[in-house]
Amino acid sequence: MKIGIEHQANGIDLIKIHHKTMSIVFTNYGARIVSWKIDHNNIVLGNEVEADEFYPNHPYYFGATIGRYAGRIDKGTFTLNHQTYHVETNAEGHHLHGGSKGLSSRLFDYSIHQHGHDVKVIFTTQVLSSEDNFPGNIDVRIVFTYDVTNTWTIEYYANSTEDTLFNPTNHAYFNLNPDNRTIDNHVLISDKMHLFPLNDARLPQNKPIDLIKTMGVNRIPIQTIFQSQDPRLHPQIERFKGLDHPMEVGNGKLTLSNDKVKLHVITDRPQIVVYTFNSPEKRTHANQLFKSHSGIALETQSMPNDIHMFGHKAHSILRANTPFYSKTSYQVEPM
Ligand code: G6D
Repeated sequence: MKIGIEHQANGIDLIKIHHKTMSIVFTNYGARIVSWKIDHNNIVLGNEVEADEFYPNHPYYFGATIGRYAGRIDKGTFTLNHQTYHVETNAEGHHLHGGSKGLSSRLFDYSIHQHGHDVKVIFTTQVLSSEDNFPGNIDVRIVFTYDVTNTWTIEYYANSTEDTLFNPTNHAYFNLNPDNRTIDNHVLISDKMHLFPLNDARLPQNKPIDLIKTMGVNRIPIQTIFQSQDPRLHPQIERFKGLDHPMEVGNGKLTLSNDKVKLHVITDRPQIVVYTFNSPEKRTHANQLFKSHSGIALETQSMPNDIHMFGHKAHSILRANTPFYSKTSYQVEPM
């Protein structure tokens, strides 16, 4: 494996890893993935050339680490240990993705470690309560590993000084097509696909739709979800112009596929938020990045708004001085 570092403006570095016909690029800005090429097919949306100008300037979290809380928190308010907290309401009156001081917009410290068959990039930062109004200061360490099996693994480590909420994810948008087609031709495969409908405020409701039962198959073309006339699914797709929904999958395994490549997602998180980049603004980009459905984010995490849904049983509660660990892998399998 070969490693190269490119310094761009404003402290933004690109960390470039090559192995045979694959290459993957990460950056310290938001501990994010910038590109992942199989031969010349880039399967994630991003911008390597002008990373320093591109990433700080748009609101779609391309490839970024998200935290301390991925997804929405109803009205940016929650109660933990009988105390009520008010955090930033940066999405139509609700909290989203850690707010403006979230992990996605930080310059992380990093170090690179090469072993026999893999390269690890260790990103570190500290999230202070005084910055985002959540309780507790958290030391965060995110380890990206790329190995010779073409697997990108993300490990999250954290430790908080007080009880808090911690629900990190990665917001890479994948598109396995070698051309500018949308992800509508991709297929989702898993033994279980339970999709949680959203209310008008895009907050999940606890009565999932069993997609495998609804569709009658466990290989579901995304187009058939978009075109479904099912009385529960159809209004969701109409309302949100695609998927923006938490899913529970079989044993934390979900495969995304087109006729050329498979991407296997394996996670220890209870849910995956599936977001099909539904309503991008009218921006222009040479590679048509901002077209509706030009990518699909598979955000492994616990349920958005879980503190309101499950109270003291919410998965995202991280107790003081208790180590947090979580792992998600994305593996490419060319067909
Ligand atoms: C997330 O679920 C959310 C979307 O609603 C949001 O618009 C996007 O990130 C930027 O996946």
